[in-house]
Amino acid sequence: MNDLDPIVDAARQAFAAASSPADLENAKAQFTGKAGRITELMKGLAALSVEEKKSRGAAINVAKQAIEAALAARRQALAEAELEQQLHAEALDVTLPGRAREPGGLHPVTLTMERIELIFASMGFDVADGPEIESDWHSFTSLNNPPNHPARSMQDTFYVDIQGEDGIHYNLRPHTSPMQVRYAHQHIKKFADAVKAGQPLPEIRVIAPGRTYRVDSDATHSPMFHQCEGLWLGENVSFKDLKVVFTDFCRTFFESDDLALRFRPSFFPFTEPSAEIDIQFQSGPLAGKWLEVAGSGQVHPAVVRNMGLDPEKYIGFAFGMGPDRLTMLRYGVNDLRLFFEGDVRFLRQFR
Ligand code: 2U9
Repeated sequence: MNDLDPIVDAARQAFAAASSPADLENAKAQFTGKAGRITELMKGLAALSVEEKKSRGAAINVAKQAIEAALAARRQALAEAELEQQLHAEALDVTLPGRAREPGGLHPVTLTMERIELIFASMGFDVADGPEIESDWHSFTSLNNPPNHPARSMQDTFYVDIQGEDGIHYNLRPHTSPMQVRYAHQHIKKFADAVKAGQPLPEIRVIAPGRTYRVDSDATHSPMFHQCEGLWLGENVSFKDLKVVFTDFCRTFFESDDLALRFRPSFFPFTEPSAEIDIQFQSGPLAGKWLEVAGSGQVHPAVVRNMGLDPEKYIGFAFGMGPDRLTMLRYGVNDLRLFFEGDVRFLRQFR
């Protein structure tokens, strides 16, 4: 035992007590730092004789080395503890089951739209596309909807807060009919050329599926909804053709030949005469009830003229239906709002 051993012991205890690298460095400063106890002893050597310096200096060095060894050991122990803690905190449980990515699917209304397009395409109908923000003329005037017609009122139609050239008012289309008017205008040259060449008149046979907008919201109405309208104009297209086409469509769409159709007189400004179309299933959960699925009629001559065609030459029919409602009927859904809430628990059932 010499006077240096207690210092080494004190250093060991101080290092053991340090619980963090910062604490350890502070403890080290008390022994081997600038004003540390070992450093002070070294400074004291100056006052000794050469002989004494040698032996005392060697003893202090032994103590210093012991302290440094203790410091290094404690540094390593603290580093290992820290690593251990980090590994523990970041531990992965490799036995947990993985998170599977489920395949996506088409929205039920999209499935219905595709189905409608496929069925009408098989009957020779083209598919029209057009803007959802429409002019007043395309949405109303061209379709024989006079300026004071209630469908134009703020309660029914969303107006867009922009005014175009020539003071045109814009609206979110309340039906897809403007697309058929646009379709006729896009193909007008074909009709004029046929007349000039004395060829048989080309027909218009087109459906117009898409999003439509009206100020309406409850279990069976959504402010954004879907429509699919159809139009067949030619030299000799009659109500009889409407009945054949729509009956065929319903039987294919609902996959049932056991389906009755009823054409009930009605009124629309763009058709004359007009009829609501009801269907009746003979079996299944909806059997016996008459269900309204579409409106229809012979296209009004004024509308034919607004399409750029001669109503003395062109005659035919139009119909309009709601794919949202058709989807509800097909899958037995009783609240339309479910389609537009984006809840995957509902939507994944149609995948
Ligand atoms: C042009 C000329 C006439 C389309 C038609 C209906 C009757 C009809 C409703 C059905 C359910 C809208 O979604 S719904 O509420 N539609 O009753 N639609 S005839 O008539 C046209 C279309 C375009 C050029």
